[in-house]
Amino acid sequence: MTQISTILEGKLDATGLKIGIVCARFNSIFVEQLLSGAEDALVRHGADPKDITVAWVPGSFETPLVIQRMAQSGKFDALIGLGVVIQGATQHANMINAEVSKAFSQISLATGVPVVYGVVTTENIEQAIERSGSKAGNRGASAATTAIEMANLLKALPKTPRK
Ligand code: INI
Repeated sequence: MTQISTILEGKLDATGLKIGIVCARFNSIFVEQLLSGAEDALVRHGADPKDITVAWVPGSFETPLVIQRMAQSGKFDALIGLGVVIQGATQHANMINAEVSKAFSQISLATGVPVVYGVVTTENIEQAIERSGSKAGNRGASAATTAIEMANLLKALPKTPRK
């Protein structure tokens, strides 16, 4: 049967892509693992390490402002926010998660730059260990492949809005 549909998909090829990563220093023992996973995945998919820019902020709550500034600069094909919010550690974990995820989505829609949510939310330290490079994978690495796919898909889509 003849295929008549046009399929748009972002390739998993990071060659030439400029990626910004904003990392929260809170729970940095885990966030450093997420960052390593993200950088490794980007480079293994063809990114030049010189095209990866990393900024550190105090906590996950501070990530959106820096991501917004990077998105507005026009210098990045995709941005990734990395952090670890442990529910047991704070009463306001849910507030942080809700605000940060909503902000990432809003920045993405307002600027047209894909913003990937790489904030790990866990109930305890054990789950944080599992998601930052052990039995549940590395959330930084999966955020990186999402960023690559979305950056390439966005490049393949029409740039100007229909009038
Ligand atoms: N920030 C995190 O990234 N993870 C946390 O688990 C966390 N806890 O537990 O409080 C956390 N808090 C700091 C917050 O992100 C801000 O830096 C702080 O509230 C100052 O605005």
